[in-house]
Amino acid sequence: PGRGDQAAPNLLRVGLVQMRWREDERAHDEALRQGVRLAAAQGARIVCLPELTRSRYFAADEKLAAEADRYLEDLPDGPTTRLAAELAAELGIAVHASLYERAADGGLGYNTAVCVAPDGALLARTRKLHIPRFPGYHEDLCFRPGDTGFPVAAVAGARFGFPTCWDEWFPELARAYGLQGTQVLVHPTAIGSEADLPGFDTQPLWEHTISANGLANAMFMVVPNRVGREGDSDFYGCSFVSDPYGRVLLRAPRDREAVLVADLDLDQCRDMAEFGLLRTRRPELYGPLTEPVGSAC
Ligand code: PUT
Repeated sequence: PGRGDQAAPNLLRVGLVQMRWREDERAHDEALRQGVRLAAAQGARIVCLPELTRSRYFAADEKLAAEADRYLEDLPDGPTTRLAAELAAELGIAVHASLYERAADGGLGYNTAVCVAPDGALLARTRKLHIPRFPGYHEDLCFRPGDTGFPVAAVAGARFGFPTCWDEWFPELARAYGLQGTQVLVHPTAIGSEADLPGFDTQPLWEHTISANGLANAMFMVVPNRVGREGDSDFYGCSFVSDPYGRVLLRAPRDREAVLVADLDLDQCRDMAEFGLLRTRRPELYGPLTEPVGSAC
């Protein structure tokens, strides 16, 4: 599929900031501000930030998880949303971030992504649906599974979804967004070393899976990851942007902070949709996908 040469491109410039965690909260916030400002100065109309944007990755072990409550935030008035709103107003862009959202009943909180408009409007509030429980990623000790489904938000003239990290591996989730005509999925991420599998590098698998989920659903994928060492965890950066053809447009380094800015040609979403995958589905055959446990699990 492809457009004729004469068609004017329908471009949306997006930015992402790949960051390491700083123990000094003020220094961390200042680095965040600088990254977002740099992307905005290059013309980004939305800037996207890594998972648990302002805190350390506190699900890495049982000891840290036991102290997770200190990171709980209210919505919409918590510090992460306030910082995103401050930057959005200052720069006249949308700002996306990720935080630990307090639950009304006071139990485990939610791992929630937000997107704030320049006028302070909360464009998205999307709770992480799939919760990993593995050595180095004890998220079940901190987060309850999200209940907000697959909401699509209009941001800077495009249709956006804001799932979080582990959600990015699930083709079912990408399809649920794809069926709603989503053009851009943003996945704030915290991924790196595997505590029980030293030497197992998931980075290429991660990138292939996410970019293929984008290809199969005619979507751009914007994936800001953490980078650097936090205790025994080593986050591998390599944040990226992929297009609806499954091509990686930009990839950040593995070993340092970075700001990426990419032009998304939104017409490519329509081109890939015309390839026909979504039109020739057989949903009446897909019952096994909704069985709680498959035979290989
Ligand atoms: N943020 C969770 C990543 C899990 C990788 N095994």
